[in-house]
Amino acid sequence: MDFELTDEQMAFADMATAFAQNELAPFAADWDRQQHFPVEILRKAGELGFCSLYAPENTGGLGLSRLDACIIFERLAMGCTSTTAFLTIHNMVTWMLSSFGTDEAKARWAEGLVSGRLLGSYCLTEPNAGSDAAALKTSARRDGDDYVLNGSKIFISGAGSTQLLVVMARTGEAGPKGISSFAVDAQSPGIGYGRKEDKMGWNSQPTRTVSFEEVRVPAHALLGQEGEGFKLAMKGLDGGRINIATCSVGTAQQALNLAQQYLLERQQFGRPLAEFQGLQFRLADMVTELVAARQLVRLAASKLDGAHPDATTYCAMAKRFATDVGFKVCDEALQLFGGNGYIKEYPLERYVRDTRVHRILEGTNEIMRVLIARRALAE
Ligand code: FAD
Ligand code: 2MC
Repeated sequence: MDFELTDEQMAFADMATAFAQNELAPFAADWDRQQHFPVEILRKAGELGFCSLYAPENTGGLGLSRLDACIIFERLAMGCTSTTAFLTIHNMVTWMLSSFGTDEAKARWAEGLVSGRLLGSYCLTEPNAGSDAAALKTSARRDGDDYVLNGSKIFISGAGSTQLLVVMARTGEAGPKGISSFAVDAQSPGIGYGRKEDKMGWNSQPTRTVSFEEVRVPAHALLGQEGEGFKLAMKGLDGGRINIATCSVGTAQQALNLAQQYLLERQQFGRPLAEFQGLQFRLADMVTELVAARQLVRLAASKLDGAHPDATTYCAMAKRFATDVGFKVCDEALQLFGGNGYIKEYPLERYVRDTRVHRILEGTNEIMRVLIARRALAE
């Protein structure tokens, strides 16, 4: 087993680092403060292939492995956590459309999503169906050549500024087997958007409720088969979870880099902070745990690439572990900065705010434990 990156992976990583340093990092604090969604930068990301990293090549995607995508997202997250996190959701939507869409749906959406000209949102969560996603109530009633959608979604990333909504809705019985997925034009008559949520972090992307009132979508908007929608949604999230985990790893690495530098430069009691062994030990634990988190994410990604039967469990383990470690490392780095860590002139407090939500969304870390324990007890 080779744990080193290949030359090609190093080249992708370098390209992502250059993008993060030139196009993301200089603006991230302003986007956060002004709650600005940088669609123009996402388009530039699309020009480099970052909007379709693992979407198949036959729809214009780069067709990279999940492992390659992780390496790239990690470097991008070092520049802006929140914008990269949105990019990962967009990649998940692009992959779902490209993998399970009808020819008509692909013709309508694929090129735009791949290039970043059009953006996508993933709509699963409802006011009364969060962790228990299979309890969702939004309905899709067949009517001639159309489906008619009614219901509402909550906490939808990008909503109001995206053009495509991948919507999970009920076409049949209660539970997971009655759910189907649809590629819905975000401007369809009958779709309404709530106010932009005022959030703790993830401020460079909007989050809104989306309501559907007698929204007509053509039958060819169906992804896969009727009743397959929950499985497709979960397949999307297997990849989504390692992507979010990787955003935590990248942000934590950036926090760690800054903390290392700070310890060497900042003097107290007549010597650099780096000379206090208590702080050295803290730094040693941060480095060790971050390496472990990164390796688990990459292991999960390679399980997904290899269609390993336990890939879902590994993705859940990686998401649980790396988002907890990533948050902890950012918080420890903030502590090492002392009062400066709490001041917005430095990025540490933003890193803490942005990585906090990774322990909640794309399945809470409690739900990740539910998945892991189910598998562990089934053995
Ligand atoms: P609940 O399900 O009500 O959970 C409340 C608490 O109970 C949690 O701590 C949870 O872990 C715990 N809990 C629940 N059930 C169990 C159990 N069986 N065992 C142990 N503990 C349990 N959703 C989308 O579909 N698309 C998006 O783009 C999207 N973006 C988001 C962006 C942001 C900023 C946020 C905050 C959320 C987003 N979400 C999105 C929704 C997110 O996925 C949900 O918030 C998350 O899945 C949890 O659902 P909930 O909020 O309803 O919490
Ligand atoms: N791949 C393929 N199929 C899957 C699958 C996966 N990863 N996960 C489940 N399935 C299948 C499963 O095999 C079963 O089919 P069958 O009966 O034919 O075997 C079916 O789907 C139902 O699965 P479960 O029996 O596991 O369903 P259950 O209702 O028990 O719940 C649970 C599963 C709790 C894990 C799921 O509801 C869940 O993941 N909840 C968290 C919700 C979540 O992650 N939301 C994130 C929203 S998106 C977001 O936050 C963003 C920021 C974008």
